[in-house]
This record gives sequence, C-alpha cells and structure tokens, in this order.
Amino acid sequence: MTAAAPPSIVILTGAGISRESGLDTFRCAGGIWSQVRLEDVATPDGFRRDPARVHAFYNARRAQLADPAVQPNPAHQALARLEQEYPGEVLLVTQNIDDLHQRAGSQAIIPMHGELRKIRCDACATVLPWDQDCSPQSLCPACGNGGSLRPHVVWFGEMPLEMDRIYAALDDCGLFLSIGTSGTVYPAAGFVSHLSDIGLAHTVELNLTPSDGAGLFDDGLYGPAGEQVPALVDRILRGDIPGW
Ligand code: BJW
Repeated sequence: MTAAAPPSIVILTGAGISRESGLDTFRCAGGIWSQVRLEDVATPDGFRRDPARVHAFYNARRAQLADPAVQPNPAHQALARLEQEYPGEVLLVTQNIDDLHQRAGSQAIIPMHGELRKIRCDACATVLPWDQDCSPQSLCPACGNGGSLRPHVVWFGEMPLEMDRIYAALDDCGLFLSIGTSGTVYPAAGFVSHLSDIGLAHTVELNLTPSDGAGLFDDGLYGPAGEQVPALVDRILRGDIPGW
C-alpha cells in the first residue's frame, strides 16, 4: 500500500513578514500609507501626473533594500526550508515587492505585485533587473526609448501577475497559510473565501494580531512572524500538518 501524498501547500505573504527585517508595512501605525498618499505613488494616474515623484518613492525603497541591515529574518528562512524539505508541493505567493524571500532561498515563488529590483519599459514591454535609481529621463537599455521606464510593480487598478497560475495552485492545495497580511487588498484578500467555497483546503492565518478577516480562516496563530512561522514550519516538517 502506498502512503497518501502530503497536501500541497500555498503560502500567501504580506508586508508583516518583512517588518522584523526593518521594512515598514503599509497599514500599521506609522506605515507607508501614513507617510504618502497611495493615490500619488501607487496608481497609474499618480505616475502619469508626476513620474519623478513616483520614481523617487521607489528609488528610496530600492536603496533601503540595499542597506546591509535589511536581511531575511527567521520567517523568510523557515519558508525557504519548508520548500526544500517538505515532501509535497509548496508555492509561495508574495504580495511583497522586496526580495527577502528570494534572498532566503525560496525558489517556487510568485511575486504577484511585482519586484522592486526590476524595471519595465512601457514602450517595448521588456522587464529588466534594475538596482540603480530611475528617473523620467532614464533610457530603456533594451529599446533606447526615453521616458518609458516604470517600476515593475502592480498599482491599484492594475492586474496582479500570474493570476492563472495562482488560482490553479489554490484549487489544488490542501493547506493555505496567510502570513503578515491585513487582507485588505484584492484579489489576494479573496483567496481564503475562494478556498472556503471549494472546501478542500485547511486555512490558517498567521499575524501579529487577528486581522479583520480572521473569522474566514479555519485557524489562527498570533505573534511575531519571526517566531510563529519557524514554529509552524517545524511542526509541518515533523508531519503534524494543521487540519490533516
Ligand atoms: C505582522 C507583523 C509581524 C505586522 N509579524 N505580522 C474587490 C473588492 C474591492 C476592491 C477591489 C476588488 N478587486 C479589486 C479591487 C481594487 C483594489 C483593492 O483591493 N482595493 C482595496 C484597498 C479595497 N485592488 C486592485 O486594484 C488590484 N488589482 C486588481 O484587483 O486587478 C483586477 C482589476 C483590474 C482592473 C480593474 C478592476 C479590477 C491591485 C492591487 C495592487 C496593490 N499594490 C500595492 C502596492 C505595490 C507596490 C508597492 O509596494 O509599493 O501592494 S498596495 C499595498 O497593499 C502593497 C501590498 O502588497 C498590499 C497588501 O498589503 P499587506 O501586505 O497586507 O500589508 P498591510 O500593511 O496592509 O498589512 C500588514 C499586516 O502585517 C498587518 O495585518 C499586521 O498586523 C501584520 N504584521 N507586523 C506578523 N511582526
């Protein structure tokens, strides 16, 4: 007799997982949306109105990511270990545009809101690694066009990336972990309801405190991600899988 396959795991992460690495969240007290208006820096209209301002906002965040003090924390590291050691499928879907999951070693990852260390050309659609500052005067290295580079991030009103792959993985998963996200931004905020409708996956929220949507999850684990995530990963790798 063959053993039952372990359940596939989909993990959704948000800004809370990177907070202990020194990066601000958006909606916590003092977070990014209390410092700048999202309409100015995270919408296509804001970029059309003042591209220099939007570039400056993302240039500063890109520079912060290069600060040696900003490193993956135990939560990022534990998720990379889960991918390496778990005998079933693990897909990490992150709303974060930082590269801390990638630096921790995660490979099966979909950055659904884009990547801070990449740039995209609106003229030729090329996506390129980009670690320097960008401005409305910067030239596209691929097509030579000026004024057509934009941060490779998903703004409000734009379609997040790789949604078909994400929903295919959700439809097939047995365990869904939502880590460090307020659950206010769609479509990511709707993943847990989508899974409840299908009824196959056990869903767990990990957050500092219960989010407004905590009641949509089967389970909740509360406390800093740097403590809760490694403890849960240890538990899963011991074969004690929530809901199974
Ligand atoms: C800790 C912790 C610790 C702290 N340990 N935890 C359906 C219904 C209603 C609205 C919509 C809908 N569908 C679409 C919309 C519109 C819109 C939307 O959702 N609006 C809502 C605000 C209502 N969505 C969109 O426009 C999306 N596109 C879309 O749906 O396309 C389809 C479409 C296209 C065209 C027309 C119509 C539909 C795109 C959304 C793009 C979001 N982009 C941003 C910016 C990205 C670039 C950048 O970083 O600058 O993404 S906004 C920002 O919010 C960022 C984040 O990824 C995202 C989510 O935030 P997150 O990660 O949850 O952070 P916080 O700060 O909110 O929460 C942090 C959490 O961590 C808290 O809960 C803390 O407790 C916790 N925490 N310390 C553990 N140590």
